[in-house]
Amino acid sequence: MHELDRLQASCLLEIEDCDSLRKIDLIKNAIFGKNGKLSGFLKNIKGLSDEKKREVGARANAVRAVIQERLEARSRVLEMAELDKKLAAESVDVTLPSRFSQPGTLHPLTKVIEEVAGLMSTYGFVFADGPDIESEYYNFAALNMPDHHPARTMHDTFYINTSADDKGRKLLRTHTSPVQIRAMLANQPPFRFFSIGRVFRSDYDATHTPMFNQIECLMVDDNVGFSNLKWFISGFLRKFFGAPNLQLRFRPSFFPFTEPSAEVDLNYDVVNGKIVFGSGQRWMEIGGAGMVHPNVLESGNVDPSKYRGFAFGCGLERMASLKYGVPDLRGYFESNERWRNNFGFNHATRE
Ligand code: FA5
Repeated sequence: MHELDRLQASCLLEIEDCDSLRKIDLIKNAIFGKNGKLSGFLKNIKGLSDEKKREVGARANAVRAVIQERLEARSRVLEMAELDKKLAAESVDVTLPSRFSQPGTLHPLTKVIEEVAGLMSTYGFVFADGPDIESEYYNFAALNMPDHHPARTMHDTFYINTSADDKGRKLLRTHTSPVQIRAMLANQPPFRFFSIGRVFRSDYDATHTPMFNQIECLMVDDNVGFSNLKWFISGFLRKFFGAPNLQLRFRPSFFPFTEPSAEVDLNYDVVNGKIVFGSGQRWMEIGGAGMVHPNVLESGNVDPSKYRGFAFGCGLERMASLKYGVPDLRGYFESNERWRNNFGFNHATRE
């Protein structure tokens, strides 16, 4: 019995002195393990009488319970201490300075849209708008492309799965030209309108994206001719690119809504990785243009015997690419910060 008392006292002391959870496990094993102190003691009572055995056994169980209870209490204290230590080590120092973050900037296309809109107003053009979801009538029929007109297949159109109304099926507009009709119907000539907006076509490669932006302009007056169109486009593009010697090529072309029609290409070269205008052998198609077809004027309630007009439509991503040297249009829509910085669209270039 004395031996049990001593064993209990020495174990409790050991537990009290223990300073880590790992050591608690070792102590547990040293007391209760197969060759532990209590197990060793119990092995030695085999020679005692049955009565003594019962007495010592009962006492040994009481000692086991006391030690176990102390071990658990000490474990809880040590667990709390370890948690406190961990929390202290991981605490956040709110007084530390924050990490450097680069200020945001306007998307290059937003900049181009602002520049183009500013230029248009200096030429006396007023902004007009139309919906991204158009009907077949405004996108095609009113622009001199009746049902089954072969020119409709030139635009790979995304149709919307809704029922048609008196203006036909719904679609994602394939160009900004439907705004011409909407603007003419809402106003009395003479007028000068421009529009800027998203258009959609089932196209995808380095120079074609399924969604892109166009600028459209329309001028209607009683004495407007192709020479006005040429003068305007040349002046507008030279100012936009900041290149007074920019050369343009008006290639005869076909659009159902203009007659005569032209595609407008501009001349550029790449010298030491930089784009220069007005020399070299490279040409980029930038837009379409022409004199507004009399049927289109009629769709807009404008009398073609009194008025004539010119119209011009241009891809803004192509303009931005030439101005900022971006070879692949898809980058504009991938929200990649490294791409943006690579082309110099970072805070340093922000005006
Ligand atoms: C048209 O969309 C006519 N509505 C333009 C027009 C307006 C002609 C008024 C006459 C009068 P076109 O399909 O060629 O035309 O497209 C015009 C320009 O949009 C192209 O020159 C090109 O710069 C740009 N473009 C066309 N498809 C894509 C595309 N998938 N991705 C990026 N830019 C494109």
